[in-house]
Amino acid sequence: MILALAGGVGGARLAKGLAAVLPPEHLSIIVNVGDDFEHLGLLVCPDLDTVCYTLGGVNNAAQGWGLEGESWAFMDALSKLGGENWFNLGDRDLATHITRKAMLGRETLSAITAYFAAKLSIAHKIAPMSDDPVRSIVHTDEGELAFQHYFVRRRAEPRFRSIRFDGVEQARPSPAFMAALDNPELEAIIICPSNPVLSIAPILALPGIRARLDSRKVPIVAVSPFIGGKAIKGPAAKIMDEIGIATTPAGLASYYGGLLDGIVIDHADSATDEPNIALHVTDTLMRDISDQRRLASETILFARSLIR
Ligand code: FO1
Repeated sequence: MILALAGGVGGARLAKGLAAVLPPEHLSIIVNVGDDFEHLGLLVCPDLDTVCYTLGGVNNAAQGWGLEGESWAFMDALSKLGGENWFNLGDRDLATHITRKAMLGRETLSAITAYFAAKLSIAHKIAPMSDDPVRSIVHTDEGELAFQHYFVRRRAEPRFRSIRFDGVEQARPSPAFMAALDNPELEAIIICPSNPVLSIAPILALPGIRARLDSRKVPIVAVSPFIGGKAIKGPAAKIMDEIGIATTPAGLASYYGGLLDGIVIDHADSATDEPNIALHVTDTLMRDISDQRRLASETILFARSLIR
């Protein structure tokens, strides 16, 4: 059984590949909630929604987030009323947030996510890292910004200094996260090509998680989100530069602090520094479902090759 840790767009793409090559009982996808935010009286969970929409085949693949075939009548009307229009909520996406808000009073975020996945005919397990609130706060040279204010409103332009995860000390891993970590069939952990600082670090910051990952003694493999030292999409490379960590395999390994047994990298990065961990060099750009399946299969085989 494979445990995949994912954030937004890049993570969702590999998660879709993993779901295409593994049966439901052999995969658990645990998703970052640090980007979640209360907005217009709703709870928006961008990474959970991106993973669900992507595995459900209804995502706006070009945009990365949100639904395909979306309409924007709500945003148009909201703008005319002078509402907060810096964060775009499509009409169909809005139904997700309103439904989640209605369910939150009586259901956990895990249960709500499972409900949405079932509605999208997703057989695989998708769950939040925690059912407790965790909110990423980015410390920049303009002061502290709530995650979406940094990422969307300011387009990640302010200089990144550090990030903290409000509530993480009190947050418990979700039931599915703990079940995967305790599963005797667990054979490997795959860190998807998401932003290491914004999307994966919140998951690893949950109390006890690093120790639990280590104690399972199963291979932990990350798929690098960088190709030729650059991010496919988003500010991952900019942030690594701003915190002084190289976007090379060795830089990525050092960022994860000795957690990794192997890294999957693109050919474009094979000539850079030699991290003292196993490397699998391949084409890591996922253009379509066949790329997603291929990269997923290669990553699983690579992880299995590291089983001690
Ligand atoms: N990203 C943007 O750059 N602009 C947006 O207006 C925007 C709206 C949005 C709505 C729902 C959703 O699930 C995601 C949305 N995103 C938007 C992306 C989101 O900020 C990021 O996907 C994550 O927070 C980081 O991966």
